[in-house]
Amino acid sequence: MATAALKEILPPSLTSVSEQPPLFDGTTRLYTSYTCPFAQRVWITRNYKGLQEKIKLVAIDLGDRPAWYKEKVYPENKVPSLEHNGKVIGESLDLIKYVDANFEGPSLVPSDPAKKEFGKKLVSEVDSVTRELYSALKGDAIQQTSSVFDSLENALGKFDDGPFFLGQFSWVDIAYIPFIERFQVVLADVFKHDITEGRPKLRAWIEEVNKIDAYARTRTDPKEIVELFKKRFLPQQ
Ligand SMILES: N[C@@H](CCC(=O)N[C@@H](CS)C(=O)NCC(=O)O)C(=O)O
Repeated sequence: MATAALKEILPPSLTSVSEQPPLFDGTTRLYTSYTCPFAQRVWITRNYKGLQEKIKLVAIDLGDRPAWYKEKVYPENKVPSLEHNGKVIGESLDLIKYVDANFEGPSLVPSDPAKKEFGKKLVSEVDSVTRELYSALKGDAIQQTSSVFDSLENALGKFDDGPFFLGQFSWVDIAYIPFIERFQVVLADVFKHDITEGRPKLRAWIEEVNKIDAYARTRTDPKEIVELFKKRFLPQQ
């Protein structure tokens, strides 16, 4: 069996009583949390490029964070962050690009200029898209998320040479999927609403992304997603 097909054993999350792994010893480390959608972006990137051996996962328990993480590793005290070449850098969208540009493996940014440009536009919009989704949870969630999903349906129609935003799987899919995954689960479970109903391209996109092992391995258990959302974003439910 090829190495890539073997299921990776994930290291346990480090807590306030865990010792700090050595810093700047030449190992590349992705500080992450298994349920964080931002960190998931970089985790998918690492897996897709086949960097499981090159980039070590260091999971942090965000509810019981080790003090050394803020003090010695990443003063912003958030995940993800990447320790590489004697420095630690953060911000998930920057990290997708950084890992893509600085490591081997299939490229995540297409060379076609039209795709490149559309990709940049979509990624520049992802933060406001996700903000809109989260704020919709405070009102009529189905109605207020619908224009977001309609615009994704529309964007998915731009290139017809594949089911992904730029035709082939790219950094754009990675930027969006952790959040769309969560809202699909929550809207289905809590609001009994299927976000792919009447949106065939969105449905096909989600199905195809789920066939990608590099992504599938990073998914959070839907039950955990629902619990997390109920606690944090839907206290009224
Ligand atoms: N803009 C950052 C956001 C990262 C972020 O907010 N991560 C959350 C976990 S999902 C975190 O570390 N929160 C801890 C905190 O804010 O103290 C990125 O894209 O990487």
